[in-house]
Amino acid sequence: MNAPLALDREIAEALLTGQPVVALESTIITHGMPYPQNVETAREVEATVRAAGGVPATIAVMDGQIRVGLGQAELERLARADEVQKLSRADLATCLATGAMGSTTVAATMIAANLAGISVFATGGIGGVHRGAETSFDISADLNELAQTPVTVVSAGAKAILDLPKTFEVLETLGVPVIAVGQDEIPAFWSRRSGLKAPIRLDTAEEIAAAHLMRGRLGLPGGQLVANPIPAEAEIPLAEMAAVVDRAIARAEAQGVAAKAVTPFLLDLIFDLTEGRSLEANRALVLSNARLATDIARAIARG
Ligand code: PSU
Repeated sequence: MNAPLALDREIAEALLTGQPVVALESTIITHGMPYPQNVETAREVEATVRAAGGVPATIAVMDGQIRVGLGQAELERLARADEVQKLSRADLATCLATGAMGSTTVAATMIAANLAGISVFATGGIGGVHRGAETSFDISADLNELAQTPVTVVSAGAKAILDLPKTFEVLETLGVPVIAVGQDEIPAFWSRRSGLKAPIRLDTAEEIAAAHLMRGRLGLPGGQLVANPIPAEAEIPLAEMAAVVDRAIARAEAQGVAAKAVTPFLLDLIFDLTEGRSLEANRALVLSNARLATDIARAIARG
């Protein structure tokens, strides 16, 4: 394979010497948060990985290459840019071939991490089955990616704008392990509880790392979805969030928002409806996920 991968030197050395590396996505920067909180959060996430003993690898597409590890100036450029493509499996190659700038979703970041040899990836919330999918068929490519690319994705669950029961049904069908951390319920992104029983519960980074390594020994394709509850002090309780999400979805429907635009539209509107609290919660959960992902990467590196 001759993939157009450009690895930052520190990351390349860390991978060669078996140091823990954590992949980070960039759609959360370009489409998930407003400027300047997006770039501030991206920097904090990188600092969190370092403080926990790992090397951060933020991934994006620039100048015809998959960049694994971005410098400060590049992070800033990405965070400020208006015309950035939101890339998934379907459009990663065309973006690279045309030299456009693109940010990577969970699906595209998994592909890039796997090409680079990175096993663990931290994000906020994965995409999934949108409400009304029975008529719109809007299901994120993140789910299929989890079924085929062997990367452990540390999230706070699926974003609670989605149809969570259907999202986890699809993951079960696809054979993706959904692992709740430290509790019996799957968390719901901004909230610790979802009312949905977790298919698997594990309590430590070491156990999650051991499960990752065991999948490799079994030759199973696909990754693991780790669902790490948002820290209690940062959560917005489910009952409160449910009403906000319903209002936001009603407005998206009234305005005819569809396809890739849905998630960014809803996150932006929910930011307004919660007077910024949703963004604070999002930031807190991403940092917590980065910490756990680093602990898992360290345990995997120890073997
Ligand atoms: N986590 C966040 N905010 C985000 C995302 C994750 O806290 O915006 C991004 C991820 O890149 C994920 C994408 O892949 O949202 C899902 O978009 P969609 O629902 O259109 O598949």
